[in-house]
Amino acid sequence: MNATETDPVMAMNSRAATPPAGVVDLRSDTVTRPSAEMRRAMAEAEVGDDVYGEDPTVNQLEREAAQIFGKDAALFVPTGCMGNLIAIKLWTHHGDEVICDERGHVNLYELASMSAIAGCMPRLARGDDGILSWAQIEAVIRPRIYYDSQTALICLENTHNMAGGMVYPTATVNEICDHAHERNLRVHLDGARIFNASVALNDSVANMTRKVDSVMFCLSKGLGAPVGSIVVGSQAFIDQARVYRKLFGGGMRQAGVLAAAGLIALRESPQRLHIDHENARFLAEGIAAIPQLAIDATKVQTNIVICDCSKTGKTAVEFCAELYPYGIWAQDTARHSVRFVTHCDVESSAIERALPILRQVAANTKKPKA
Ligand code: TLP
Repeated sequence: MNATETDPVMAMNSRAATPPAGVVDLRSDTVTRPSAEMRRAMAEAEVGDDVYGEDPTVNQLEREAAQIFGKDAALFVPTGCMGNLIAIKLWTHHGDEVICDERGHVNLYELASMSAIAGCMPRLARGDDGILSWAQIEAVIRPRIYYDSQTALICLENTHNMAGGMVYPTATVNEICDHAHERNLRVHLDGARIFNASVALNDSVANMTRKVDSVMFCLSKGLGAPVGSIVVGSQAFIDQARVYRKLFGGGMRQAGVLAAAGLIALRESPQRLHIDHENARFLAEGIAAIPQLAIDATKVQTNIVICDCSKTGKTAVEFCAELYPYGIWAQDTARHSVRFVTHCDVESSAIERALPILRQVAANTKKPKA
């Protein structure tokens, strides 16, 4: 492809460099911009070479993250995808299988890195609303036969993005871990939004992740930092994770400028996430009252709202494209699924503004061709 051609994949998500004033950007909680306090901290951050382990701000962030999760150690990584890949690579061998929900982020949105780089096959189970039970997992574990590929890892996702921010009951996570460990399997948690789950359950992330072998969580989603995720686990796990981070090109040098924002995100953002959840619920209830859109608003527990737009006669891509000129930005996540994610840059007044527009665009149904 030459530079003058438009690559549809690249064009898909990038619409405008900076959203114009008044835009309600609900495509994702990844779109948040660092607060003034974060920018100040970034400018003033003490830094060093983190590949030498000498960046004091990164070291502080990792210490605090490990402490909050009640685990030995933590590692700052550039992205959630890299954090998940590091864990998958570390807990498996080439040719192994990784059990995950079929709509899990590791299966759908990580460019098949578990296969392309870690050499594993995803072995899919279908959880109810994305939440896997031990019975559903057990049913797809491979027998220990030399001519079968072997199950090595179970990957859970809390909250579950594509199931609309669903939360794992901690008892379910614990039960899965107990059985998995009896079978000599590891459990990795994609906890990109674990702090949203923690608010929904009114429980600590330490208690919720007590039995899992590793956790990845994102600073750059609901917590509002501009860049970065963290993996946490045992000291041995993190020592090895540091090797894989470097191998995958994620050894950052004066990363303290990023960690400084991450520290603010980690210390201060969890206590405001309930606002995003209230806004999501408000949006979901508003959507439930629009005849052409379908959603069970009672299932919205965190900051993700996914509705079905089939009755409008439009695909989700068409529906989002029609919303766009009104300054209401949403994301198609399946042929007829439209996702809205609330975050710190969206106030309830913005949801109030969005709802009548959603109603209007939904009511303008597309007639089937004669
Ligand atoms: N999710 C993004 C998109 O990739 C879909 C979003 O807009 O929600 N785990 C989960 C559960 C995620 O939702 C994401 C990002 C990641 C991992 C990856 O994080 P990054 O984008 O930092 O690599």
